[in-house]
Amino acid sequence: MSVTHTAILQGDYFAFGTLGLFLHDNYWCELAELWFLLQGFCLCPPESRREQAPSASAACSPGRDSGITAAAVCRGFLFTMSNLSVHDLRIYVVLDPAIAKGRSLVDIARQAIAGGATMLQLRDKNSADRDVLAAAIALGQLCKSARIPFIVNDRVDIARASGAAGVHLGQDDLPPAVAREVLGPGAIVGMSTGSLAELRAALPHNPDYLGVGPMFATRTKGDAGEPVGPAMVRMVREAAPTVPLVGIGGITADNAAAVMAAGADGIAVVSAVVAAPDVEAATRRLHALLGGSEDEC
Ligand code: TZP
Ligand code: MG
Repeated sequence: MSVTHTAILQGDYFAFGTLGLFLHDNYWCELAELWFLLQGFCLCPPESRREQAPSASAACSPGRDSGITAAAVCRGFLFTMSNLSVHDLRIYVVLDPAIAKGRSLVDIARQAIAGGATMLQLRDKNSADRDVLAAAIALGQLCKSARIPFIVNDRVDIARASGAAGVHLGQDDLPPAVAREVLGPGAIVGMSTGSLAELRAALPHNPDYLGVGPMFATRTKGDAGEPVGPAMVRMVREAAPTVPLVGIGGITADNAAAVMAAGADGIAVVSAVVAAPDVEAATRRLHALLGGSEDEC
């Protein structure tokens, strides 16, 4: 997770913000954020204390000289919100039942989370709608307890009905504006990009992240097209320096480093995890390759 993708933190909150990034996805993070937010109420420079109206202090913290100012509250709020809007894209596991060899997606998801998956997506192109919805609800609950985002591929309706954190949209799916209208302004809307032309088309929609690929040859997606390689990640990164992006397509433990070196924030994988005999070990290996620590798993 890089500072580039966080909101700008000001003044005395910058140091706390950086610390908060390290704590992100840790159970202590919430506690730390709460503490920092409270600092917004309690800490502010002496000159701003002088400017502050006594009634504001009394109203916000009865019986205590809190030294509160609107600026301090805003900084605390900004810090908290900035962390909430950052998604850890490092190990984005895409769950596709067609690749799962008959195993339960929920079991696979549980093992992937234990191995350090930082985000999950349900990609089901074949099952009956009500089965997709049931899977989405179960996976969404699992992700909620693991405190990682759960995304639904293609299906804005299923994302909405299951309470998913967002949706991933390809070139032929519903327009992102429609997805945001249906899912609400806080939803994560990811988009696929396989060329600079597609990037140009995607950027006006303010995607929350981009899936760039296929990086390498893949048998998972029949119509994926020719591999564009990590060079495309580099081009997208240069053209859109602030948009979070993952490489996708044919990524394994052997080639993940090249994708990251080209500037990706993470890797999206299907078969490397979902078809692995030991899902947890496969995820853990990718996680370690990307610099994750055992503590995070
Ligand atoms: N989008 C581009 S390539 C791809 C998708 C969904 C398939 C990736 O699957 P795998 O098994 O990781 O190559
Ligand atoms: Mg699609």
